[in-house]
Amino acid sequence: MAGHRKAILARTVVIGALALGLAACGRTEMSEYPLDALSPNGPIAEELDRLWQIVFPIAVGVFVLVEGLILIAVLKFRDRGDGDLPHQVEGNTRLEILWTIIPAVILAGIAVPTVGTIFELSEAPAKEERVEVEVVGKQFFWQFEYVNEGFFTANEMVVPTDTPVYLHLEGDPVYKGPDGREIQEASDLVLHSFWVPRLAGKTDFVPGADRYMTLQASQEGTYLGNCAEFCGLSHANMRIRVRAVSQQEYEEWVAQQAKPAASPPEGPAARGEEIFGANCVTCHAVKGHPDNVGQRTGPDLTHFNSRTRFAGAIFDVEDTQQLRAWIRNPPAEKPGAQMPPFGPDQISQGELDALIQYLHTLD
Ligand code: HEC
Ligand SMILES: [Cu+2]
Repeated sequence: MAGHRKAILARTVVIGALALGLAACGRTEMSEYPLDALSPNGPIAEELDRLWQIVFPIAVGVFVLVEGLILIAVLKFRDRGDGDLPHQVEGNTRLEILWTIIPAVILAGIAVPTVGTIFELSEAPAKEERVEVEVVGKQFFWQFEYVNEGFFTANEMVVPTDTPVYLHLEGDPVYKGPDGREIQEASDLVLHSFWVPRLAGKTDFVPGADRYMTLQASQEGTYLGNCAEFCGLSHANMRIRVRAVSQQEYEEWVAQQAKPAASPPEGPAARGEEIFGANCVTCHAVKGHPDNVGQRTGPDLTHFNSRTRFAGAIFDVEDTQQLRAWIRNPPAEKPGAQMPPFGPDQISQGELDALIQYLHTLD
């Protein structure tokens, strides 16, 4: 029986080690743009990395020492079956004082750079240097509002390189309804955590409390992130893409995002615009759409086609098949998605095609 158990244990250990080893070999998008706090790309993440480089070796030293002593004690003083009780020891003042003072000194030593870094990173960058983005963590996507530039986007944030981006993580997101009434979405009242590992640390969203954080990228490229606080069924499908571009490209992007969407000329896309007005504007803003009622529960779609991903940045915007499946039944594509299904009795196959053509004009 004991042998059997040992065999199971050994197999579990081997399979576990193999799984870990294989996971490290994966060449996915993540290895191209790693979700990896150990390859920082900007002053904020680099500052955190410096702190980690101090704390980690100390933690390793403590771990090796403590685990080593445990191993020695377990092996050296194990029961050898001779039935004798070991020599009983009670209290050792000198040892007890030592093992209280040493950890206290280590912790105090680690606290100095840690607290210093916390204060440094919580300082807001100068107003005239920073880009400001208001972030709302929704179930299950991110809403980004470029307050000073006057537009919304979702899941994908574009930022200029070498510029601090000051994020206001809103604790009380409210929207003005069409009648001027304020609307608060119950779905916003859960914890989320904003985390783009290569650009900054994590900051939690706390309902009712405003939180702030800064991120900054040194190099152009796409930086991935994810919600890092369990927030419900599609927590893992709540991804972030930060695209860092040159100052000039950023300005062009802002100019484009700030424009309203143009109505498409006669044809299926124009038919799609009407279908959108009849079914979708209650939850999705499209600035420039004749029936637009402004920012609501769902992502702003004014420049939907300028994004690369949708639905928490998990699906390709260009994937027409996926978009079709999404509109037909969002919760089947993304568990817990808070967009209702639109079956063939609400939107016919032809109407769905027109709708998708319209969405693809929203550059
Ligand atoms: C009751 C509100 C509601 C209605 C009505 C609605 N949606 Fe949505 N929609 C949402 C929500 C909420 C999301 C975000 C889901 C997520 O990512 O978890 C969403 C996401 C989307 C997205 C992905 C956007 C992005 O950038 O991630 C598209 C495209 C979309 N909806 C299209 C439509 C179309 C087309 C219609 C009309 C046929 C429609 N929606 C009707 C609530 C709604
Ligand atoms: Cu979340």
